[in-house]
This record gives sequence, C-alpha cells and structure tokens, in this order.
Amino acid sequence: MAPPRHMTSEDPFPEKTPGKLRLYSMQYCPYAMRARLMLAKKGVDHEVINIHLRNKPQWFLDKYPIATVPVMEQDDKLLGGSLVISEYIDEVYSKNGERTLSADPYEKGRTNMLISDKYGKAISAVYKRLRHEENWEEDFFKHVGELDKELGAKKYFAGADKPTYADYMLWPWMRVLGPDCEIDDVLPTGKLPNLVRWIEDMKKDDTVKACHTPPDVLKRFCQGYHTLKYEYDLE
Ligand SMILES: N[C@@H](CCC(=O)N[C@@H](CS)C(=O)NCC(=O)O)C(=O)O
Repeated sequence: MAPPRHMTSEDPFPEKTPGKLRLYSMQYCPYAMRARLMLAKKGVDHEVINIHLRNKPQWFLDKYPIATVPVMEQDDKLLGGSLVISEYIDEVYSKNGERTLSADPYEKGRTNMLISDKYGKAISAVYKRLRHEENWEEDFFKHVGELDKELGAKKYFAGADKPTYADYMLWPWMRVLGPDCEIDDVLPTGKLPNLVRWIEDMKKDDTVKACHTPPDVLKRFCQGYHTLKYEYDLE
C-alpha cells in the first residue's frame, strides 16, 4: 500500500480520532522511522500523517514550533523527538518483560549513552557520505568502524539474541549501506565485518520488514541529499 501523501500548507488539518495515536512523519525520515519501528514492534493501532518538509502546513508549525518530525499526538498528549517517542511507546505499550529498552537504570543508561555518543557520530558520518562530502571516508570508517567494534561478536547491540531498542534506533541509517541501496561501496571493503552480519540479520526481522522501503525508492530519496532536491511522494 502506498504511504499517505505528504501534506502541505494547502491541506486543512486532518481531524483526529479520539484515543487514536497519530504520528506526524515523513516517509523517508530516519528519525521518524525509529518511531515507526517501535509502533510496528508493539502492534500499536495508529495513523500516520506525512508532512511535506519543504512546505509545512501552518497547523503543524503551530502544534510543534521546533518543526521537525517525528511528532506523536494522542488526544491532548503531544511528544516530539524520535528517542522521546520511541521510549514512550516502548514503555506504554509493553507488558512486563517485553520492553525493548531495559528498565534497569544502569542498562538503560548504557544504551542511551551508546545512542547519544557512538550512534550520533556514526549518523553524522553517514550523512557526510550521502552528501558526497570531501574526505567522508576518514570519518566514516572511524565512526561506523567504532560501531563495528562495539558490536564485536555480539549478535545484536545490547547483547540480546533478538533486536532490541539499541538496534532499532540505529537501523534507519544502516539500511542505506549495501548493494541494494545508496551507499554501496563501504560494505565490500571488509572493514565492517560485524555490521555486515548484523545488517543481514536485521533484514530478516519482522518489525524491520514491516517498515521496509523498496531499495529503488530509498535510493531516489537518498540522492536528494546529494542534489538538494528532496522529493517526498515517491511511491
Ligand atoms: N532530533 C530530532 C531530529 C529530527 C529531524 O531532524 N527530522 C528531520 C527529517 S529527517 C526534519 O524534520 N527536518 C525538518 C526540516 O527538514 O525542515 C529527532 O530525533 O526526532
């Protein structure tokens, strides 16, 4: 099914359904994908309102002046920011023992430290590569290489035998690496052996499959980073 069209300043505010969780998103935004992965993982009944980021509706700007996606709304509750939303969904929609982010304060702190430090640097390096910036390689193999080291012999990032919060919060940027996608020149170098294995395992995960974007579409969107021509309704 094609994703919902991206709403512009021409579109009236879509009325909300009481009780229903709404995600303001952009179909190819990796931050919004974090929230979409968590919603899929937890099987949360929700609706997606896609926002055209180059021509945002005024009602979106009024609601969330920071003006980024994702934003989550449910009745009078509103949360913005991919990690805030993902953690909220994980906490609210999990029964005991089902959380993907550990409830143990130390474990949770370790995961959040990994996300803000090593993921942050690796994500910046991925954008550098997508933008074909000069000298992208040094940063890329340094910071994405750190992730490879962090993963080591573990199957998944937080040491579990199935993907958890730590894996889902990274996946939206790693899915663009590889032969099906935009960045096809880094995996065959042999410098990221653990990540290569992890990427293959992640592709088999049901939640990842539920949020899949066809590689040709993702590739077209990613090319926008290079050409600065972003297209949103590609499917
Ligand atoms: N820190 C934010 C960053 C979100 C973000 O930068 N989203 C991008 C789209 S991928 C955005 O909304 N950009 C606003 C714009 O392009 O005007 C989060 O984690 O949610």
